[in-house]
Amino acid sequence: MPQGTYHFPKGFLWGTATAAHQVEGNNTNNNWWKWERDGHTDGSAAVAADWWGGRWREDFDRAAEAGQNAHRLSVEWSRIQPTPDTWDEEALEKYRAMLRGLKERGLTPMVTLHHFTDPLWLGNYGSWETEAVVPLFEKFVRKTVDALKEYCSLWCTINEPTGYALNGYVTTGVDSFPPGKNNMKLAMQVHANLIRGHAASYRAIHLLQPEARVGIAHQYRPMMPYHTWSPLDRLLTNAFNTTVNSFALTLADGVMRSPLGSIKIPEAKGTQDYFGFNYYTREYVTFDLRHASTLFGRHFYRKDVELSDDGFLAMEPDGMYEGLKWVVRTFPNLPILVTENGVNSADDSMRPRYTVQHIHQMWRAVNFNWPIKGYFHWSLVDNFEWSFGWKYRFGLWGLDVDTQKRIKRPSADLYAEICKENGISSEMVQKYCPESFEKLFPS
Ligand code: IFM
Repeated sequence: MPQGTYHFPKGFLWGTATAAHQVEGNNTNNNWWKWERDGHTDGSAAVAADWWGGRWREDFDRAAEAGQNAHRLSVEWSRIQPTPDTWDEEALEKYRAMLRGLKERGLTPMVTLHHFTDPLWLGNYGSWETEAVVPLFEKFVRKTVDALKEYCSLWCTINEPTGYALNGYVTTGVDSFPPGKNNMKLAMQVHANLIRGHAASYRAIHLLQPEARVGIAHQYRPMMPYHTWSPLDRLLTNAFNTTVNSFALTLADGVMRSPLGSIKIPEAKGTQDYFGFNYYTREYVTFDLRHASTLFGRHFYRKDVELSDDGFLAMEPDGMYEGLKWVVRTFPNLPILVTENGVNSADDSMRPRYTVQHIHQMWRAVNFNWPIKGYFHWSLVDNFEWSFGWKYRFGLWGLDVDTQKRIKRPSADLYAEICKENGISSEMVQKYCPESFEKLFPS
């Protein structure tokens, strides 16, 4: 049986990613809390993983003991700025303690400044629908970065702006986000304002902290033509890719492409010090007369592909490699961080092979000397999964929300071995997911 190890470069960051509303609990002053109370989600974040009550300590201990050397978390705007004219210094002090806690445990902190939630008061200013939000967000960013910069120099301004705009302003199904509107034109306006907010923050952060590294966590979900021979499938795939993936290009040339036309945002050009890459799955597109509302294009997971719980994600590890290739070609020489990758698998039956095969695809990319500097698994502990509530379990550690008990999944041990080895060995694959052995170590 072949033996070996796929090693990563020295200094590679191995961490997990979380977001404030998904783990802190009792974020009562934001639009998601209200959305949950209005009955749009499967349950509520409630006390979540109780990080605000202090349980971040035990979870950071777990991460450190498991060999992780980095952690990506987000701060909650509505806690730091409970009203437009007030700052909560105690909340900032709590975040300082968390970041200090990471450093004391040998974990490099990465802080996301906006991860889907908005303070309730932002609604009075039109949320992200008007440009008025840009200086408001920048003001929050300045205050927060100034308070936290002693402990952090790796910043993600906004998580998945495309997800925010499309889920909140186009999607009407079970996975919709607040405000639950269905207006493509408005979605594009919102997206443009998120990019403007990012660009303004990028500059503000660099003024406060010249050594900062600032970027966005882009959601990359490749769309492939189902029939490669079909011009219609290829055309529709291009349209879907424009809608889902091409926004990242705005940071290359200052032009935001959308299916409704382009919007110039020149101030966004060149405003990222790394490319934040969130990858989960890949979809296929085909022409289908029954789908008039999406230009007669239907998008779906391939037949026979392995699906995660409830069919939420399809296991498409080579999409990770293809996506990284796209990033390298589009942004040559820009460092890349895989800011999220993971799967919902409550009984952990799928997670070990999902993790190993995706990290292996990342290794293929690293092996070409593409500048990939780190990987953040989603997630450390089960999180409140937005519309799906607690139905989808992404944690290396499971969580009993009522008792707050953490339950270690086998994947936590697997990931610990990967972090400590700085690579994937044949022994690990044999131990945790022998069914993937032949894929990674063909005889
Ligand atoms: O939980 C989410 C996260 O908030 C954003 N990226 C995708 C994750 C899994 O769905």
